[in-house]
Amino acid sequence: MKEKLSALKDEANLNIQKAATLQEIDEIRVKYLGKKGEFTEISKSMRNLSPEERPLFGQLVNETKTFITNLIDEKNLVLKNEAKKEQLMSEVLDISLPGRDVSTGGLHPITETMNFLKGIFTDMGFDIAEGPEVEFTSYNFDALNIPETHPSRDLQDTFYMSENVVLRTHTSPVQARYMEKNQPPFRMVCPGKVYRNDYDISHTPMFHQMEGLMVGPDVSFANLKAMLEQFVTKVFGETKVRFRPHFFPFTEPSAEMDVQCVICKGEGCRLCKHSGWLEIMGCGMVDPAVLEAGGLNSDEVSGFAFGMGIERITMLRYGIDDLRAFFENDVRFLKQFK
Ligand code: 2NL
Repeated sequence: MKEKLSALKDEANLNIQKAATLQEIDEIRVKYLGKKGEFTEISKSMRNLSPEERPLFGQLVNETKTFITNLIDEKNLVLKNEAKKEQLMSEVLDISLPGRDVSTGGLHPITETMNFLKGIFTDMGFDIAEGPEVEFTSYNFDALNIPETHPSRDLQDTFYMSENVVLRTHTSPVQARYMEKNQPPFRMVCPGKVYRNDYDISHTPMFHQMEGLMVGPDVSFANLKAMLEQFVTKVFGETKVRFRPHFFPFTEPSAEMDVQCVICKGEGCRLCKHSGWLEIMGCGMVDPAVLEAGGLNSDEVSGFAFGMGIERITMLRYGIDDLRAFFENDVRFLKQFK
């Protein structure tokens, strides 16, 4: 019995030494210490010993069992530590690696220009107003003194939703609505999207406008000139301007305002078609019929109005020579305006 126990101890010791994985050491634990293991067998066979022999042998069995248990526990710890170390090594992070770039968006150049122009006008005391893009013909045409027979009412130029509803062809209806709701004196601008049935290299069916209106007891053409010259200076810097007579149904007299060419400074180049001047906006004194349509008394108040295309101003500010760039949404183009 003693020899058998000694052999078992040596065998277990050897097996524990050889064990290379946690699973192997667990199998060894079951083999020797488990319910149906070697030590259970030995304990059972102790029944065959004499009562005198039993305590001494029992003590020896216990010592051996403790010895093997300790060996297994030790080896278990060693293997566990090794496994942990391996895991840590495999999951190691290189914190010196540079992070991934997070790309941020930016405002579209049209939006950016719109914000810039709005800021100039609010600094000059103007209110900002908005209105619907789907509009009644009464606000889009009638209130603006545009007769039933005017060519701009043509199906060919205007998107009709029904006989009396259109996609607004200018932001003027916002001003017509504003006159109904506000008492002079006031000054306001209305930026926004407008729609015309036109599509070629220099026209898109949707584009952006900003119109302005100032009404009061003695608003004059001199006021118009002063305001617009100040505005243009803030947009393009110190520059010469000129007013050319023009016609709009909603203003009388009407004019177009030019600035000296931003490229050639008046020398003449391709951009200004060798005239030295760039057309920047239309303007004029509000026609009395338009004031009356807005519910104002044209004997008591007068006003000036103006309108400009945002795309054109943006192109001049940034030197963009192709309108289509605004609508293609090519990120290489848009990224330049961040
Ligand atoms: C242009 C010309 C203009 C107006 C717009 C206007 C509005 C009211 C009354 C009178 Cl409610 N006028 N707007 C006046 C003159 C010119 O725009 O070339 N726009 C791109």
